[in-house]
Amino acid sequence: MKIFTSVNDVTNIDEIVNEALMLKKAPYSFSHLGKNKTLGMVFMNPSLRTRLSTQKAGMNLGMNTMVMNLDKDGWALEMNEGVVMNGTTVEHVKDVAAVMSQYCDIIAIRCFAQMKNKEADYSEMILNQFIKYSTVPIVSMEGSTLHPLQSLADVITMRENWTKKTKPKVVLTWGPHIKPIAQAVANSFSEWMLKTDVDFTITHPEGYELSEDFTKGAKIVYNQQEALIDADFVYIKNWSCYNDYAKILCADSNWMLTNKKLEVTNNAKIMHCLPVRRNLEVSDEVLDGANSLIYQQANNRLFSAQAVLKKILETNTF
Ligand code: AN0
Ligand code: CP
Repeated sequence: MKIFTSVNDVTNIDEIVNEALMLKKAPYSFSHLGKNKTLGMVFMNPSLRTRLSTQKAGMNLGMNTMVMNLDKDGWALEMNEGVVMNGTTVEHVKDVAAVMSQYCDIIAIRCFAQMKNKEADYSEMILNQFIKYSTVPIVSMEGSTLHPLQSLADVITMRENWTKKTKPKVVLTWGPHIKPIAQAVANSFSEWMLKTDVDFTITHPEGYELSEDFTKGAKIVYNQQEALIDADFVYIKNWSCYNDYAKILCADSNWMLTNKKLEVTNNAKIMHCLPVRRNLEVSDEVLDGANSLIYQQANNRLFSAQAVLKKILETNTF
């Protein structure tokens, strides 16, 4: 594995989930693997879980880790090729990627969508520039369009909570928010669900359709209550519009997930990637209830990252 930016970089989902569960049982059993190797973590945006879990994953594998908050502590970045840099940007991303490759054996990057221009965001410019100009493996810690380390943790969590032979019904439901939030978590969750043995439904208000590149094959239901019937897992997430890009078309608090709405489910387990706007996207009673998996998901971020880093360490020559 040379890059990890989407589900398509994983050859066998079951295998990597098993690997993560094995690491969860024995987190330090491969602490020799990363000895004298350095993980460089680049942040263009805030993070709690991704930063701490990925750093800890590297440390559990014996790696040294370095964190660069490039948005705050780096030089102003130029992204475009061939431009005369006589404006506000000071350093080209190609130089950053090439220079960091001198110090790091693996580079992980968080670079959110800017939520201004759909084409620009969906081109994954920063991630792709790093892939092009670095000489070391690249891991996405959430790009503009996908959040694969989160989705892998979600799949691990679902595996731990589903022992039946039958397919679980999984519902991804949109929840209200006051800011234009990226589609990355929803796109990514959808992409992973469609490659996993589940019955997958997405529910959202009309106008919030995600890109078909990530949802083709999912059942779309505009009535949330209908979508929730017999659900085994309910994943709540807000996203802003993809088609009418970054717009907020619905602020209807009736979309907030509550225990009352969940009565029609099959005693569904509740998931959210966090951070969550409590009592806006979903009520406290749901998040703090017995069926909530939110902290288990956060815990599994560690083993998701560790399984990915382990695979990269094992399959590349350094
Ligand atoms: C981010 C997002 O949805 O992309 C990060 C989630 C892991 N969330 C917010 O901006 C609230
Ligand atoms: N779920 C997640 O990625 O959280 P952070 O943004 O805090 O890293």
